[in-house]
Amino acid sequence: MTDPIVLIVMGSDSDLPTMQETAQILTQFGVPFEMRISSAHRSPHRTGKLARDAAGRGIKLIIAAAGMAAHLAGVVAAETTLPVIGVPMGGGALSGMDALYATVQMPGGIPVATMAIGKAGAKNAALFAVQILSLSNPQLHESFVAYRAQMAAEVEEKDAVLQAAGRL
Ligand code: RP5
Repeated sequence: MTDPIVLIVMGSDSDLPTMQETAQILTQFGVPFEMRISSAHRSPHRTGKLARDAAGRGIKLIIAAAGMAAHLAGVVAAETTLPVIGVPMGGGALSGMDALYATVQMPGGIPVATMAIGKAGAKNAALFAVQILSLSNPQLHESFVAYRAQMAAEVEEKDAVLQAAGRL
């Protein structure tokens, strides 16, 4: 089995259905990853260790997903020099706005690249990871360019269907 180069950490197993989006895209691009559950608040010491040990075992970047007062990505970023991508989870009383602000509003000095709330953010976290890894991996870059071209082709196809239906 190939060693993981991306670590996905989430605050709870309740985040897993959303973070499957990330896993699916990384799998599609053939990027080896590891998924862990660790909480900034409920298991702070374990979370710190996970972040501190990551670089030493070959992880290149970390994707951290949490909801509510989502301090996970920030805490992880504070404990590593690896780039950290944050994904705020939706749901809860504030529909993910709490998690968005908690993840994105980092103090100067400790950045977290924050994605959109929920599934779109989970998907984009994987794509952003692929873009970063592509900088030193020409084959991965080629796959990413092909992915973009496929997306554009799909939009054209949808428009062609719309035109054929005579709706415009
Ligand atoms: C956060 O609190 C987790 O990331 C999750 O999004 C949220 C709720 O967790 P559970 O109560 O569902 O375990 O720490």
